[in-house]
Amino acid sequence: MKAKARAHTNIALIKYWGKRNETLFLPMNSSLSITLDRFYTETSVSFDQEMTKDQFYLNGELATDQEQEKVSVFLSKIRRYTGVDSYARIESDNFVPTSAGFASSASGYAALTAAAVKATGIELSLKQLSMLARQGSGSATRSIYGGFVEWQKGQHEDGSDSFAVPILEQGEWDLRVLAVEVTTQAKKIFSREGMKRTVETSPFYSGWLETIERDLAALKQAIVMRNFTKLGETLEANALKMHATTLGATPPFMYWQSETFQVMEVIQELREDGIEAYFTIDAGPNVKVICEPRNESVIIDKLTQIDTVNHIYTCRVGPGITYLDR
Ligand code: 2P0
Repeated sequence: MKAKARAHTNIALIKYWGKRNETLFLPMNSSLSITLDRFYTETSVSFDQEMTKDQFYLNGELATDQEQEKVSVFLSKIRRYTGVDSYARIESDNFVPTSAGFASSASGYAALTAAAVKATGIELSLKQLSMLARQGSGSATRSIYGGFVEWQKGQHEDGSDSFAVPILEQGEWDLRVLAVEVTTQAKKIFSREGMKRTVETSPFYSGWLETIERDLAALKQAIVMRNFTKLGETLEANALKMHATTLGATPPFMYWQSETFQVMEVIQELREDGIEAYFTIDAGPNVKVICEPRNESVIIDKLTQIDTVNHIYTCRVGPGITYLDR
């Protein structure tokens, strides 16, 4: 009744932005991401008949009551699905620098799902794992797989067709993702709250939904053709559109800071000089730059010259979930 798993973070090229069902984590739109090799979470789960409640240790320490509660609620969904009724000890280690602006919830809930299900002894498909991970955190749906991954929003209101599908395996297209960490005093609006406010109040949200299928189709075609220019133009435009929806919300908010703009401008300058690089931004001020391997060092050199850039993490396309010895 014990198992350990590793799952990697991912970066969305077509963003998940908005839920149509908050309990089942059903998204308003489909999304598409690259799983990253560099950042991951390792989690072990051990079910124990003797325990009277779940115990969650994060990075070696007993987690806060709030974190315990969240994990326990999620584990109960897995208990219901698998029919296992005992509590568990959960030990999770994050190898994700939160300062780089990668949510550890994607790798965290994907690793927890894989470890917990394996510990029950029940065999589930990756598709089933993806649907379970979704109910911990939306972006975790995609982290079950490596490579390029689509999370199909599905049509059914029971969530039975909302899961991830692998588009390209790790190794089928060698791209780089540079996570550019900027100096910041961010006041954080968590993505969960930000997307909810946007869906409920932003008049621009309908525009987001209107164009998402077109963006997704263009991006998938770019992947099939290995057309980097088309991939880059599509992903950058999609990120800008997501952020535009926040400006129309009530009250309005934005994730960008002046440091964010500096990085965006440098990427545009690089393109004017014939160096292809494109950016995407999540629910925070840091920027992720997508490029081909041959341009990686010149782009890093240029970004390093910005004095508000703290650190640049270079990521490659990463693997899906793996199981580890205890
Ligand atoms: C994404 N984000 O596609 C989008 C783009 C942030 C911006 O998924 O509420 O932590 O747990 O489902 O997955 C971050 O949101 O939100 C996210 P929940 P999650 O990567």
